Amino acid sequence: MTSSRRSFLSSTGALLGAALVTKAQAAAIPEAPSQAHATTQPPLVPTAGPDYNPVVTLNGWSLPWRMKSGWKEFHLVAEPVVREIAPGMKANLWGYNGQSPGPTIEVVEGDKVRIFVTNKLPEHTSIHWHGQRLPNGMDGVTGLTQPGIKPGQTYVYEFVAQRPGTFMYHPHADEMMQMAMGMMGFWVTHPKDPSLHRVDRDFVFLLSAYDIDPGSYTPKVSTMLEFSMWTWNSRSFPGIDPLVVRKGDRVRIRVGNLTMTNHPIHLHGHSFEVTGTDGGWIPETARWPEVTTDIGVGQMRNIEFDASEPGDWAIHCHKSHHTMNAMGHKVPNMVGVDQSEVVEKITGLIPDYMVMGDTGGSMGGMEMPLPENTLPMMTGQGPYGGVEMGGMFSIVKVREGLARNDYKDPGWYKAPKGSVASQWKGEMPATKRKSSTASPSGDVVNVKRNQSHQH
Ligand SMILES: [Cu+2]
Repeated sequence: MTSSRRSFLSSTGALLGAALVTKAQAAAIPEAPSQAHATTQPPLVPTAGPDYNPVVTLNGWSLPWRMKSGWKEFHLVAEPVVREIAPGMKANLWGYNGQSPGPTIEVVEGDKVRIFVTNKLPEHTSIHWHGQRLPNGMDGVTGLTQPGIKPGQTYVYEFVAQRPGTFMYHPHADEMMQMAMGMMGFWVTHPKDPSLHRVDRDFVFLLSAYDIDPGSYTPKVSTMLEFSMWTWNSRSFPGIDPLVVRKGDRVRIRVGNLTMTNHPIHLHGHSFEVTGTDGGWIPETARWPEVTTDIGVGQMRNIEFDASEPGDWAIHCHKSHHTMNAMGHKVPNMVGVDQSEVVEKITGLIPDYMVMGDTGGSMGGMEMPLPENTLPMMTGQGPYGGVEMGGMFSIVKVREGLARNDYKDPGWYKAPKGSVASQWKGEMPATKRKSSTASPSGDVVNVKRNQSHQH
């Protein structure tokens, strides 16, 4: 049965679209492994076929495959999943093989790839292989290049992984709904020659955003801009694992953006170069140094750097609202406003009332009772106190002498004595001011009217 189908495919392969798998053929489908844990799994070292340096999927994993008559076979199952966004918050999402995002698919340039896709969702779906060169009928656009995969059906996609590089997969069916629910996954095609584009550590993650009201579990899928959870691989800080690297390593981080807005990704302590996009590798002569690179909607970027500086280096989206978790946007800025009288009056009515902005406290310092199943806006404890971050934030932990495959969290960086910013306890020069009520330009500001003030 399978062989007759294959010979049919090989003769008309370019013309034939994604095909519905019949019941008889289904017996030949590889198992679909599932992964429920949100912790970063060790890289999936290839045990057969050409050698390559496997990637590390942040808070995720790579999908095992089997070889069958020269084809690398994968089995993806589209299904509802429960994803822990960070400790204290779970979300009802849709994903693949137990998680959102789905597992990373790793193949080698020139591989003949066959992917079975089983739909266990309550509506039809399809998978588009973003960035790939493939026969038009394998492109996964429901209605345009194939019928939707109905609930309960399994389709098969077949194509040759022609170009090495950085790609992703996602539905092209009821897209707003299915991507807002977390359906996406990473795809890496390794170069045939493993010495090309070689790095020591290669991390991958997808940017996604969810609008989940505090106390609820399911994203609102019609939201366009006001998302409450900004995530890397459907995790928010402090739920995002650190990127552990050895000092001296050449490091690549590949990022794809499936949110509705751009994300300027910023790395501390090092400069990097953008070495590739989902369109291909950038020639060395066309690269320039950066510490932030903007990743537009639907774009992917590879950044590379030499991890020369030991330490705990922040890596984050530079939009400050994206390094926060569930937040209200109608908070007035009370910096500089004397709220003492107001507070006294309000505390009489609401004993737990607290002031923001003018009491020396910050948003990150707030310890308010939270509704069930949500995350504080800014959180995370570091060795020196609250980190006051959330959302799209993690830490590149550069350490000396790690083993080649050691990705375990090494704990906080122990800075050499005398190398940490500290409070100045010596003498301070006297501050010279014209008058306490005058700005440097001489304009009078913030004046309390009194009898001596004449107009
Ligand atoms: Cu952002």
